[in-house]
Amino acid sequence: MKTSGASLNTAPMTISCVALLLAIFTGSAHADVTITFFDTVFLPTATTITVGETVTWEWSAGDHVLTSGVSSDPADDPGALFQAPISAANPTFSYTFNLPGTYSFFDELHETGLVGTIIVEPFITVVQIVDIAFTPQHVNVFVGDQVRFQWIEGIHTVTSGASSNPTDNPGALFDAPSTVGQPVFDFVVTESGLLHYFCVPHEIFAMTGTVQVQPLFVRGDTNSDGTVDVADPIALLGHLFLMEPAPNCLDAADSNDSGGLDIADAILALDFLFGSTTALPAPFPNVGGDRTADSLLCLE
Ligand SMILES: [Ca+2]
Ligand SMILES: [Ca+2]
Ligand SMILES: [Cu+2]
Repeated sequence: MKTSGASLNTAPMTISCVALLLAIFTGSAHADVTITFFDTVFLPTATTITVGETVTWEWSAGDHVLTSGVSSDPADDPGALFQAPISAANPTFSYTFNLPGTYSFFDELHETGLVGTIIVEPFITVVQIVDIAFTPQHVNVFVGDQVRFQWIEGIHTVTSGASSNPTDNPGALFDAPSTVGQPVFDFVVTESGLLHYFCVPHEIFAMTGTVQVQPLFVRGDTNSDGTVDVADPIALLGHLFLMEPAPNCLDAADSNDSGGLDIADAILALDFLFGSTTALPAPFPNVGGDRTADSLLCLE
């Protein structure tokens, strides 16, 4: 999450009690930005957040139907992302934005032409270019994230490919100078996989780096088929107790976002499917990434 502020709970947890686990996650919802519905307006009408952050709409007066889109014209696909009453009886609604972009919403009950805008900026991971090294040399990001190569000293390039050998396709994705005059190079990753890059002048000193681009995932979707159902806790239990292969996307299998896989993840998924748990941690229910600092990787 954003380095500055509120984020998901990253504290390591040793869970011996399922009730405690469920209690923790009942209270884990967080609001990064709040938009208040007054009688005829909502404020702020324009706001900017970072991928993975949550917007909460809060009732103040009147009855409203918060609806994604710009109008109730079917051509605008109203409610495609979310639609919820905002009233005294339903005073809040939250939505976590997991993909960069510009999003709109309006009040379908009082369509005044007032349209709210939420700009969702990509999550940025910084790689410093200092001495003859990319620091850190390896970073893990998610599809849609932005990698910022920040010049500190020297004369370098940031060139995609494992080496200048033509078989490595050097520069196919990017080939940017990194100098005092051009100190910042931003690259938005759009495809999952392991991305190699190097510095042309310092290749002989092994000045190289890698970016592991992880696919977006749904929390709880252990078998990566796009939905959370009973096959997911079964797959996790098979891995934990029957020596079946590990899931490709460990973040998805980590149902409780504790940073590790154990039986509590299967129990939480089962309680979500058949018990009283109503939601899994972000990015659930949508696809998204996980920027909490854990060591789990999500691979294809
Ligand atoms: Ca699944
Ligand atoms: Ca876990
Ligand atoms: Cu260099």
